[in-house]
Amino acid sequence: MFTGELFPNPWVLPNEQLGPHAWVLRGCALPHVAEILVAVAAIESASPFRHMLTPGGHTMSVALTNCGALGWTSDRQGYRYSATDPLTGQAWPAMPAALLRLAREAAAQAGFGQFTPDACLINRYAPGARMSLHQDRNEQDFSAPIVSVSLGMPATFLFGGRQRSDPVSKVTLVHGDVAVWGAGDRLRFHGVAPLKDKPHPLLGSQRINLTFRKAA
Ligand code: MD3
Ligand code: FE
Repeated sequence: MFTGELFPNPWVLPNEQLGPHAWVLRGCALPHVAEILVAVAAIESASPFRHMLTPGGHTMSVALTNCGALGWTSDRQGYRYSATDPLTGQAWPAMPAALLRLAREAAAQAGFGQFTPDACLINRYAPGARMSLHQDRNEQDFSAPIVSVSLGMPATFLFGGRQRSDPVSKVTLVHGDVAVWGAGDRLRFHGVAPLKDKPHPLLGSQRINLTFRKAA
């Protein structure tokens, strides 16, 4: 987005290619931060952030909620997508048009046209929260990409290969960055290192990550 612009923004890092079909679009969400935060406030007022239980009986350090037709959930029974929020018994809040537009735009920029996510998982990290190395495999169709928007405190994103034992590289994701993973990079192991407390001017001591998926 910023490469080759007439007035490149020197405060934004250059876009980065993490794999043949994996991109970090630096600052791609910056023009949309205000409307994203308004959307998240509305979503969490209907479906609050909560810490879910893993199938192994551990409480996740990351708090989460969802919007869209389907939401990702976890409990002792396993990980799955559900049309209802188990906390409220109601449907998840609809995906706001502004979020859908941003996700489609970012996917197109990374070479994935016609991306129609039906699920947006919203993760909230406090200092110390982390996400251990995993693959996203609860979706029906691995041919659709995943788009993720980072807001607030920076995170060290861990990016491995198709096998858990493959080497892992690190990339810092900052406020406004959008990452897109698809095709052969879709099933790569990834995670987030324990978050350091470097308060963000707008969001304070938290990081919010929105991950758009085509789940059904
Ligand atoms: C790479 N969330 O919720 S998003 C997740 O920052 C998750 O909250 C992280 O991983 C977060 O499942 C990272 C970036 C991401 C999402 C999906 C991927 C990276 C991916 C799928 C394949 C490869
Ligand atoms: Fe993931």
